[in-house]
Amino acid sequence: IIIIWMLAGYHLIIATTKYTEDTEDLNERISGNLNTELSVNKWLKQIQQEEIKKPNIILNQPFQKHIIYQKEQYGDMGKPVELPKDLSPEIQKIIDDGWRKNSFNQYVSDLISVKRSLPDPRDEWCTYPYRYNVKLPKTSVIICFYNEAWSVLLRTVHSILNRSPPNLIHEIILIDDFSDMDHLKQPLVDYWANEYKVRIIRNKKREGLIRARLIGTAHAKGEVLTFLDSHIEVAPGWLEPLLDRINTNYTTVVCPVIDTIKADTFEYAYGNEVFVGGFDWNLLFSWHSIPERENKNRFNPAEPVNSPTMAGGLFSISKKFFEELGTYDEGFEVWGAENLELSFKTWMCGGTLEIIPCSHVGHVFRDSFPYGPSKNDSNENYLRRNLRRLAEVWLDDYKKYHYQRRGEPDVPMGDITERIKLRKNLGCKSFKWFIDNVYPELFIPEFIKGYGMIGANQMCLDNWVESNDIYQPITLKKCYSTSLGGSQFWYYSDKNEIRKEEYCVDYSGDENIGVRLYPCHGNYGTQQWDYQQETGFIINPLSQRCLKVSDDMSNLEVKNCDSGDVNQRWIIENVRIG
Ligand code: LR7
Ligand code: MN
Repeated sequence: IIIIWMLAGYHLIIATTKYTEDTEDLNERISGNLNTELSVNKWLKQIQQEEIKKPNIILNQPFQKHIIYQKEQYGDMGKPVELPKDLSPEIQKIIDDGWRKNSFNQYVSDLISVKRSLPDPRDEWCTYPYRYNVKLPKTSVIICFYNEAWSVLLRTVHSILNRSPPNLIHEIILIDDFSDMDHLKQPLVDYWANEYKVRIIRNKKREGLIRARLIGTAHAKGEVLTFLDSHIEVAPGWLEPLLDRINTNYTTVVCPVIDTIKADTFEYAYGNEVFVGGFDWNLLFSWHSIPERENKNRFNPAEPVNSPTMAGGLFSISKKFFEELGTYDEGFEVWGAENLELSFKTWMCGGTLEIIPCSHVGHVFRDSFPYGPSKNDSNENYLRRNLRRLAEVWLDDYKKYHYQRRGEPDVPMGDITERIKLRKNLGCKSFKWFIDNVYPELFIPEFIKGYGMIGANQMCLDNWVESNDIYQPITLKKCYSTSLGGSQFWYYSDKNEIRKEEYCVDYSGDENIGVRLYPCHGNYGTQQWDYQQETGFIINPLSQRCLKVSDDMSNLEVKNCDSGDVNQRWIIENVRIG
């Protein structure tokens, strides 16, 4: 007996088909006249001969079908799905297409139940009786999506419905940001037709995620707004600790811990350390360990922790407070800057931003954007424009550090008078207040001696500082032809450090460790580099030797100073040594 869920008609059809060992044939008969892209393939047959007894067929895609065997539920308890290496060319093509369309492994996601289980990530502290108020406000969940994969979007919504107390979910609003994929049209409406809490709103043109969220907000009736991306899974117990904080104080904005759903295997991976949000002068979000000043006020690691900024996609806020703060800048296009805008505003205009370690939500992290911008504008340009609006309205005099880092403000940013007025009317505090009180760890390039590219013999230091790693190798790449490139941007500090954010170029003298990035300690020694403009030497006084690009041009070394060696003749793009 094969049970087929007909998505389009949402009735259950029980078909009685005599099962044969030939799954290829079986698949064909089930697919009928539907255009089946997927067929049950060889590897599945091989590794699951045993399980092929009573396949339970679930249509995970309106136009595709998958056979999910009762015995093995792919990805249950958040486990990874590893595909075998020797796949047939047909299957490989489907997998490649899935990657191309989504920047994640859609094929793997389609194999996993849209209602899969996850382990419970919570500390015992979180489930202590009466931890949360018995009466909590209801939330509207707002999810905007643009061309999201079917199984990924469904799993997002199912995880919310299955893992939230029903009385706390007022509604789930899905805002379709003018997608063109067919499965997001009528099939999506049909799929949720019996779930009255799920509402679908269609944008008539591409608005970008920021205005799409505002459209969702306008429709929302819940006391609290919870924003989520369209490729997430909420973990057990995620909602109550968020709502509880807002219930205690409506000006508290709260974010769950963001776990990683891996783009290749869809493994749900918990991190065991909680990080807080920061940013650099690119005005891009970054993660940081919880600072000591913060930790000493907390008794248990599961207690809420203040965070200077939020990543942007996953958070709850009281609708009243969001509106008081003037929601988001409607002039932001497509993607980016709204996360820092809301973070700065929250702190500067009377609220608090917290990360709630008891609340976990997984997010599919992608390496690249699967979508382009809304207009015929480069991806980089709309972000620069958004960041300029952010800097001009909220950064006061500190905006000069942003421009120093990103280059002169040459992108038009539109009219910002309304946003400036808003800040004034709200009587918000200064950006200096924010840095001094909320983010004192931020490096302020006030007394630096130089900035920009640092290179010798056309090879430049080139790194993005990755979070969560104390030791980081330093990469060398050909210097960008244009100035002020992101990953090749360094500061030459007043302490003669070569630094990027809180990391400094460091040489302990140990040849095995070599030259690397290490958190700045501010005590000279291993992180002191005296630049001599005439010779181009960068001398480490501790070892009395010179920084050098290795002869094979592959990495950095510290060697005896040699004025005949072009690989020791450094140029710092903008430098003033007095
Ligand atoms: O034009 C668009 N229209 C949309 O509706 C572009 C995107 N979207 C949707 C999209 O389908 C998705 O559901 O908007 C949502 C967010 O877009 P993503 O997933 O491409 O963004 P991201 O996860 O790469 O980026 C993070 O930063 C963004 C800055 O604008 C948003 O704030 C995202 O919500 C945010 N995501 C997170 O914070 C999740 C955790 C990532 C980290 C760290
Ligand atoms: Mn996302």
